[in-house]
Amino acid sequence: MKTIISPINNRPDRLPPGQHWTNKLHVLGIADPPDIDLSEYRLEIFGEVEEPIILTWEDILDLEKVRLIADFHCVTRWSAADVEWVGFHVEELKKLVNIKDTAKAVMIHSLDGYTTNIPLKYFFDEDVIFAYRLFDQPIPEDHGYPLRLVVPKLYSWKSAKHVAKIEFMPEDRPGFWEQRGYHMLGDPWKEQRYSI
Ligand SMILES: Nc1nc2c(c(=O)[nH]1)N[C@H]1C(S)=C(S)[C@@H](COP(=O)(O)O)O[C@H]1N2
Ligand SMILES: [Mo]
Repeated sequence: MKTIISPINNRPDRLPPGQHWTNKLHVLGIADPPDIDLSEYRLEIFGEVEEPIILTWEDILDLEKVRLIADFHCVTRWSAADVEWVGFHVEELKKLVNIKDTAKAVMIHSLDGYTTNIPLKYFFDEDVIFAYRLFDQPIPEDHGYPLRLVVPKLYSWKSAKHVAKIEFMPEDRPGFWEQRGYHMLGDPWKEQRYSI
């Protein structure tokens, strides 16, 4: 299995401004983790694509596996170093759907009702994966079981847990926290915490 080390781990300014290191991932979520039966789990890909598709859990496990090692920066100012995930790289999606030229951003829809938006330039990046394992275990319920997005270069509210749908959008539009004042992009090194 290929291992990707996020380039953020090798930055000279590895710890973004206003953050401090902590030794674990703290659980943050808008609701209790949803109950999930993997035999009924589906991942939907729709929006600005030629043919929308729906993947089963088996389809997801068939995608090429990749390991990612990346720091995790929460907007509430804690950062966890060298978090280790396994899953599939976002580029795998391009083998499954033809994304239209009109697509500009994605909205990730989660099973707990959470949503978050990411511009395509940050979504299709070298270190962005959909993960189903965390530190060599299936992702624990409260850390995003069964599948979560990991976007190391942005604050971790963009790393949606319990992913159910990937929507390709013609224009960027705010997700759950972005509608409530969080920044539309969320670059930790620019301290893009809030939009006001
Ligand atoms: N589905 C879902 N994903 C989510 C959230 C959420 O409430 N629901 N919270 C976000 C926020 S604000 C943070 S900081 C991280 C926390 O991830 P963790 O609980 O694994 O540490 O998940 C993000 N992804
Ligand atoms: Mo957060």
